Amino acid sequence: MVLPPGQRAIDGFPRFGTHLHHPPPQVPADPVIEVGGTVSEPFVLTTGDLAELPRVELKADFHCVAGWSATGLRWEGIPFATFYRLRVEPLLAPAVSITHVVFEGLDGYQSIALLEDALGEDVLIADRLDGEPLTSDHGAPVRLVSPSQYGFVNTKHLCRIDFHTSAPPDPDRFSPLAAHARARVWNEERHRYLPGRVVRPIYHRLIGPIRALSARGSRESTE
Ligand SMILES: Nc1nc2c(c(=O)[nH]1)N[C@H]1C(S)=C(S)[C@@H](COP(=O)(O)O)O[C@H]1N2
Ligand SMILES: [Mo]
Repeated sequence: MVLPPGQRAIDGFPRFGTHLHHPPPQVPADPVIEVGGTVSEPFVLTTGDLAELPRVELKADFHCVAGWSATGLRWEGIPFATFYRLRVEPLLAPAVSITHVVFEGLDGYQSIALLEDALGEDVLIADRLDGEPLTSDHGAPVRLVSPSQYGFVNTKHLCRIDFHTSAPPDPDRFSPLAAHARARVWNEERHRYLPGRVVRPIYHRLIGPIRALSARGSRESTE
């Protein structure tokens, strides 16, 4: 099996992320995704709206920036590009040119992607994994899946999508571990300042402790 540079396959698919000190957020009874930014009028995307969009299945590996890869995952959902072309583009004024997308989760987590990357054909608004609805560990009720980019772009528990015409400020831009703007796994674009090879050994030491922390916060392992 060929993995992107600096990645190692692990067994299973751990709950992971930067918000692991909290249990996964509760899913509201009627979950919605608020859509805003530079669209003419902000709008709300309900589960029913999503159900009307064409669905696809996608088999892909998942690569965390810390260096682990979960292999052979089977996602189902709506291609992000389909949602954008059918529901967002028609609302844009002719002169508006979207460059960036901000994804937000119910736990307050945010990721930023270039529109160009978000429109990749393997990018989904996913609601199922391996034939089952997403569990709270993996992003219920819906999450972004962009397997060509590091895990940190793949915002779970999606509740907001904002479209921008220039780069929005990254709250972590002054951190040495600030995210790479493109985060493409095959180019090893892990971070904005530090080359991927430099952070590999540090991350490899952190994966074990973070997984242990994550197992404690997981609803699945505590219920
Ligand atoms: N809402 C939310 N989404 C998130 C995170 C998070 O902490 N909260 N962590 C990110 C990171 S760093 C990774 S590696 C993946 C982990 O996805 P998993 O928990 O399904 O393995 O989720 C990403 N999306
Ligand atoms: Mo990650």
